[in-house]
Amino acid sequence: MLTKVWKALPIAAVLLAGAALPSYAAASTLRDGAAAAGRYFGTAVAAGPLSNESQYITVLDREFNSVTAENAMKWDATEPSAGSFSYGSADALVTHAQAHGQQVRGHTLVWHNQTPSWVQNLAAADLRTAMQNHIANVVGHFKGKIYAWDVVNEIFDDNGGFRSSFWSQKLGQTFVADAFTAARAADPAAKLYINDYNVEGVNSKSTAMYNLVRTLKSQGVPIDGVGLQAHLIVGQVPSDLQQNIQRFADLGVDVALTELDIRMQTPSDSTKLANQRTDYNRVTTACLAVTRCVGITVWGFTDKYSWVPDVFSGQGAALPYNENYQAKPAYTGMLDALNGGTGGGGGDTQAPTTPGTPTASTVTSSGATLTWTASTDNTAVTGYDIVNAANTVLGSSTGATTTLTGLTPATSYTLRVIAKDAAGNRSTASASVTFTTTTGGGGGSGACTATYSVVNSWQNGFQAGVTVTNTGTAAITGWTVTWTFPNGQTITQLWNGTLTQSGSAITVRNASYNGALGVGASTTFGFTGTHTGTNNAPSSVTCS
Ligand code: 9MR
Repeated sequence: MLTKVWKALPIAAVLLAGAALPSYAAASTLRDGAAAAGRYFGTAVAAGPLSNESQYITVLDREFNSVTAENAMKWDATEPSAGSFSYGSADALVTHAQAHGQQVRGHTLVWHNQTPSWVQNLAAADLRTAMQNHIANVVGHFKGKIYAWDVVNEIFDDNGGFRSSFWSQKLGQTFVADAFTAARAADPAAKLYINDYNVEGVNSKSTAMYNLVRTLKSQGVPIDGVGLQAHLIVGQVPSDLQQNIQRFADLGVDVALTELDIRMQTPSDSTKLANQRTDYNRVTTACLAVTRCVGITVWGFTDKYSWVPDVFSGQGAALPYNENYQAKPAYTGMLDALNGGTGGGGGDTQAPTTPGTPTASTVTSSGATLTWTASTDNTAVTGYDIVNAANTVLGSSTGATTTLTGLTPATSYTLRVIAKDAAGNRSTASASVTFTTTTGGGGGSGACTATYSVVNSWQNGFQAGVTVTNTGTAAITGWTVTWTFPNGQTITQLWNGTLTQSGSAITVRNASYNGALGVGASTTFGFTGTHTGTNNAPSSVTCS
């Protein structure tokens, strides 16, 4: 059937042929959608459920045409003691893959983790020999059955330095070229990859990787591909992901997203899941936009089996299926991208620019005002979310400022701002601002607010009042109100409080008789003052 023929052709080939894009039914699985675009869609596979869980196997075989052993091909599994090789789980996966039209990514040959202590304890010369022997045996065992090997894994630190590990400490950086050379010799048909995390955007770590790949290629080291693991956080997909993929591709190597997951603080809710859908859509779209981005592998597909909650406390829900094997919005986001769109996004896939770094003002025991430089967008910025490190939304606004409420007293907050547009595109998060809420009045644990109002104003003089309200959940025993006069006003007399005045900076503490405020209770102090013609109220009045 004609549509089948079209589906087998990479989009790029169709475009090169100058033909109009054919219309055919949208793919209904990730593997079909990827194949129609000349890519693969893969998943990491855990040995346990592969051996005995029918729901797991059903989704695996329906949705994916590439698999990676989550653990079964690592050194501790394949050569637990010197020269003694075991391939039970790995062979089971390869056999399964071959029976279900799935190619296999081999993961991984040389890594600092999951490598037995007998290896780590070897002296330099023996270590190099053991590495070459391991590669010859493992790659040789699977020769002809592996599409690509992650030859070296995670050899950089996050600052862009070479990772200090038993490999580098004993062998310097030379083990990298030696590993690729040994892998090529053992299976000339397998694509050979370098693989790492936190290299998805353009940053010092990805630039170090870029420079090494360029050097290795110039030295004739047999390297074919770069794996960007892509362990990401909802709301924090790098805006330059596509640009970064492209620069690696421009070195003349394939690029793959090898371990994609996008985590959130649990429990999930509909907003987080919608944002996760947008993020999965964007990642998929970025790969499809670069011809040499050959495929995407998710690091597991069901939240039932994910490394994330074990490593990041309180986080999870990172994968496209939930624990009950129901597809999440994230799944739809990827399928929509493979089918050429954002799925309800109205065709707009461009995210707003990153907001400016927020500044915090008017920090109280329960709130703070954040202000930042606005983002721009090809359509329009419709709002902003204020998120913490776990990506929980603490507040939202339509403009470039917002006052957060409901914060916890005496607590440090590190917050970022994300801009949104009508299509659901989200910017990358701004740089962060950190502030600490005050402890609450008079050493109490409550929160309070202060409202300033001018009662009367005349030539060069005025009277004003400030109402202090306990907005916390506990009684307070004292309060302190501060502000800065904007027009050089001076207080001449104050009642129902104790005044400290330093230039335009005003501090008023409670009098002996009005410091105690029950929950929701208020008190007022007043004062008269002078001004020189302008008498604006202070822009922020804080209470603590
Ligand atoms: O998902 C893997 C988990 O089951 C293992 O316990 C863990 C041990 O190191 O490795 C996990 O997979 C990692 C992968 O091999 C390399 N990149 C990071 C992955 C998540 O930690």
